[in-house]
Amino acid sequence: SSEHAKAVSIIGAPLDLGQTRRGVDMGPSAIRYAGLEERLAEIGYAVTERGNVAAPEPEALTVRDARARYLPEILDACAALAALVEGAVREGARPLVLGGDHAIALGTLAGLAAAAGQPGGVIWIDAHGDLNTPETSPSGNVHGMPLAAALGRAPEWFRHDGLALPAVTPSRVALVGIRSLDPAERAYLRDADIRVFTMSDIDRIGIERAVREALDHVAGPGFVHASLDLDSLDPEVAPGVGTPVRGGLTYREAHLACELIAESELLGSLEVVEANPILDRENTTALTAVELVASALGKTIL
Ligand code: 5AB
Ligand code: MN
Ligand code: MN
Ligand code: MN
Repeated sequence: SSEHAKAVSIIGAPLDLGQTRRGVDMGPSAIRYAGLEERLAEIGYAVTERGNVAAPEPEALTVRDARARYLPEILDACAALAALVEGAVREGARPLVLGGDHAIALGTLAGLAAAAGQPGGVIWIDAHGDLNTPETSPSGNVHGMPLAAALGRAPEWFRHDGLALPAVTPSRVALVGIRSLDPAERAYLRDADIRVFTMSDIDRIGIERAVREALDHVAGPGFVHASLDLDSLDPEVAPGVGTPVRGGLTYREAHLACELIAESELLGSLEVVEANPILDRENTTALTAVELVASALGKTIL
């Protein structure tokens, strides 16, 4: 696009503290190993590798509050990630963040908001809403909370040096691929000005119309970000995720979503999360992640 540079900064966030299964910390390696840098170079990007932010091992930590396990350590890692994301934007590159579990999105979004000097919009492609707070979470897993945190909800829990909150404007959020919500998330969505495209909606109106309308809803000042949780895909296509839910996006639906994102030229940044190579089959989920990222950044068939 003319507005966004053909430069990408890859930033790894190998955090697995937001949920209880080991392996998602190897996501950045698996995605890199699947050929990310080469694929982006092929479509004309100047790629800079920023390496990984530091993320502690859960075995070395103690849980202080079961309502939000490892939250202090997660906030520290998110603040470090935010600084790298902000730096990449200031250098004129598009940040491409590799998770790690979805808790890292709080850091990505805070970094984007810091660079923009204001909150922005996000298209959140996920089986789940990630709109819990520590008070409503059924699990205490922080990877189910990052969108709530970025919206500035439950600020007493998420306040931390280096995290600019709110990072997202509530009227500029669209959820795509949704098929598993908790009661409190449903209640929140009833009153919020968030566009929700459930799998049932996508069955009815098609992925093209869903994504076009989602993009219209999130467009605006500051920044536009896409957060891609690989569990949005059907588990038969992306088995290597920690919280699979049947009935997800097909391989082609996910690609078309990414192609539409690229065509819109709205996107300044992207993240891909929840790839867990321990649960995967022959790195297929990471390979799919690479293909989706390439499509979202402008790879076309012809
Ligand atoms: B993911 C659940 N809503 O809060 C919770 O993978 C699942 O980042 C969260 O979308 C899934 O624990 C978080 C039941
Ligand atoms: Mn701290
Ligand atoms: Mn998620
Ligand atoms: Mn999810």
